[in-house]
Amino acid sequence: MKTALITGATSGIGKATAELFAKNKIRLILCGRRGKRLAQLKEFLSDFTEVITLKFDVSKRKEVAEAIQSLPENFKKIDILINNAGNAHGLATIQDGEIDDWDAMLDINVKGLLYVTKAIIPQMIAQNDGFIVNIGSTAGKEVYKNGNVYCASKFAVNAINKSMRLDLNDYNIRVSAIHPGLVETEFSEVRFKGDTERAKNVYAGFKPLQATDIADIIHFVISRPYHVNIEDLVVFPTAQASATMIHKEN
Ligand code: NDP
Ligand code: 8X3
Repeated sequence: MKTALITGATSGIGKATAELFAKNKIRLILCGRRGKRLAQLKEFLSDFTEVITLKFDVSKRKEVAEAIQSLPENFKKIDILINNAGNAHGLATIQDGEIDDWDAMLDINVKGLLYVTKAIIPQMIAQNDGFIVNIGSTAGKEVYKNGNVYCASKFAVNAINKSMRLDLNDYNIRVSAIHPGLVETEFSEVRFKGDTERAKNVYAGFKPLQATDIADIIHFVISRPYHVNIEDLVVFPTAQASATMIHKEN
């Protein structure tokens, strides 16, 4: 039975992936900062598979290292790492953007992904096997106005994903990135700092992707035969043709 560690499992894409993996009998290490949600998820998913939770902030280097070190012996062998935790803070021009928001996005989306990966890679190298799925974004392929630092963080994920594949090529470790367009999750609520009306409006007038759509794709990617590695996968809702071109019904 495989074991997967999923960051950002308390909501959206990570939560949907945890639910799908559990139903496919993958053992789970679920991560996030919101302990209550982790506990609820563990209770629900334990009917399907073995689950443990780790509460830590991916952007805090020491917390990440201590959390991974604290894994019980029977959960130390991680087969699949889903680097999903991330978010956007604000949507503003470079001249108006908040430096605290920039720090948060770079610390979480880029450095957080690196800290978690760094903590898990030694064991994957030792077992000469592993799978790392990095959740990027179409914002990491194409910039849009006001997206500046969020886009930069996802361009970095795209570059790190490609570099990881080169560096880990000798160790039978598969590395894949999935880059979604607009997915209806808590993402926009976080970006707009709790302004639910503004967040809802992002997904109004068209059918956005759902977290379960991305979970299905992640599961497809990790369940290919060993010799198959889907390197880079971009997925838009049908109504979205580019970062900013969205066909909306009035
Ligand atoms: P959600 O806001 O629904 O989920 C984000 C998850 O990340 C939560 O579980 C949250 O958990 C976790 N997280 C955020 N910050 C931290 C942190 N500092 N430390 C640990 N965990 C953290 O958004 P999505 O599901 O949409 O986002 C998941 C990923 O998908 C992100 O990387 C996002 O950039 C990417 N993405 C999203 C798209 C979208 O349109 N929604 C499109 C393309 C990519 P907690 O708060 O409990 O820590
Ligand atoms: C999230 C998608 O278009 O809001 O990565 O940047 S977008």
